[in-house]
Amino acid sequence: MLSQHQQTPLKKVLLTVGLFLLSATWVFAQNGDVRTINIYGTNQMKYTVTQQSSKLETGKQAKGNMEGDQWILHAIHAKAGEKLKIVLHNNTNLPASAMSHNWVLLKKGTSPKKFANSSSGSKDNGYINPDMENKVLHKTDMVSGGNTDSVTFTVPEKKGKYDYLCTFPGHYLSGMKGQLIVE
Ligand SMILES: [Cu+2]
Repeated sequence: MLSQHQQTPLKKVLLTVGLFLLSATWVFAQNGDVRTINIYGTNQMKYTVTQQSSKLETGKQAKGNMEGDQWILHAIHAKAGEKLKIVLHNNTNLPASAMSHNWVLLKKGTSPKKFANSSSGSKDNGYINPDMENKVLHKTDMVSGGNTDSVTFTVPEKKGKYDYLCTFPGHYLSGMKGQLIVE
């Protein structure tokens, strides 16, 4: 058993450590509210990421238009009500008319193929069919080479799979698509 003069410093240390952890948790909660996911649109018309994570479903190592490792992104896992920030990058040297990308998250149950097909003629509306705009939950703007755009949103409360895609003509069919999986 500890004597009185040994207990006091131990208690102080524990209290100090406890307060530190409490404040660290608080700071994390304040700054860590929003999970940022950097996504790259490539000339091969794929969404890629430069970091792998248990919350991202990635596939093959991808060819990108930049240095370093990239993996094709297939799905993003998220918790209902979580805040996500999607940052879409386009590092292409090709002109905007040839290689732009967006990231469009659709309402649950919306066919991404139908959305892509019906949007290919809507250039003046960022390749979003105005008649189907009510099927969009969240989206970035169309991003040309050297630019980025981001969208921050709260993940839907309803669990399940939500499709996202790039609506630039031909990109969905080339595999520029994925799913937000809400758990
Ligand atoms: Cu694209």
